[in-house]
Amino acid sequence: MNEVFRCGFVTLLGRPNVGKSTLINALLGHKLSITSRRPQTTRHRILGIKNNPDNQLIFVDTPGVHAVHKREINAVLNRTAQTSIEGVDLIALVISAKGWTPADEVPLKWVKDHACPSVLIINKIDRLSRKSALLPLIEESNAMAEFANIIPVSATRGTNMDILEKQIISLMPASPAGFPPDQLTDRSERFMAAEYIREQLFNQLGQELPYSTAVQIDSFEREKKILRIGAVIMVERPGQKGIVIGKQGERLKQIGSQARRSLEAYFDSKVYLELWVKLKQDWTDSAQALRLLGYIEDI
Ligand SMILES: Nc1nc2c(ncn2[C@@H]2O[C@H](COP(=O)(O)OP(=O)(O)OP(=O)(O)O)[C@@H](O)[C@H]2O)c(=O)[nH]1
Ligand SMILES: [Mg+2]
Repeated sequence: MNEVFRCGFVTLLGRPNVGKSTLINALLGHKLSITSRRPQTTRHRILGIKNNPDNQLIFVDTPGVHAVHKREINAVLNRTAQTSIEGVDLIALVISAKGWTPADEVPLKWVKDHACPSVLIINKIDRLSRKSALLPLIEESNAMAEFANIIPVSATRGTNMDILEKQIISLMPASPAGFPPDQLTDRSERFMAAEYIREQLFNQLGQELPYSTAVQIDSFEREKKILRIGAVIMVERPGQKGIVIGKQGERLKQIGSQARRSLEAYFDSKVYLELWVKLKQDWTDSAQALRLLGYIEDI
């Protein structure tokens, strides 16, 4: 054991879909944040806390940063990401191994405008057919900003994750733990339950529909060995209700049974889940509705 205990906040920042949430789960060694193949899955700042014998790493997951603001929710997600780099000890900018894209420019600018130390994580290296493509990308990245280090990884395969963790630890300040050692996140059980239901909406609904949905937990009760959860899936246009429910309720049933599985794994308990679908007209474009649904937070 080292004599000094280290503890710090590490924000993962980047354009949508580069694998920030997958990386945090891989660093934590268990699933916390929801992930999907679609961009803009994460909508909140979520802390994932990793307790090691001589350090505590507090990872901050953020919504993917994007340049186009079609609806109010897009602006809100960007603001959440931007405030998540304030006052942290390290910013980990995440890009894809396929290379820099114009969409990486906004998060890169935020990193450059901040005095905070940063590292660059080049994720999804398993997607590269020629590993030799990495060297020129690292060289190009070196000229982009003053990164303390550039680490190529694969979050899904677990490649170089140990190197990444060591590098992060070395950049953490000497400090006592910020959270009790048994705390894994700053988020409530109700919040996490809503997230795991939302994950299924992203996985099981096609086209633009996931972006029109939100989840609210109505009831959350422990009853002996069963966790009873009642939740409402919010849609923003009348026609969407029927699509989420599906023919004879089949789609909603599928969403419910997959979500229940994730919830049972997260809560390590048998779960009874009841879902309803409700219309909340144009909620993605209303600051008031976004506040009510918990997307605008004063942090
Ligand atoms: N091949 C490959 N896929 C990956 C890797 N890491 C993440 N992915 C996939 O990339 C997709 C997006 O991952 P997320 O973790 O949801 O991405 P994100 O950056 O959090 O996205 P937003 O929350 O939308 O900003 C998912 O389908 C992941 O399985 C990786 O190392 N290799
Ligand atoms: Mg995410």
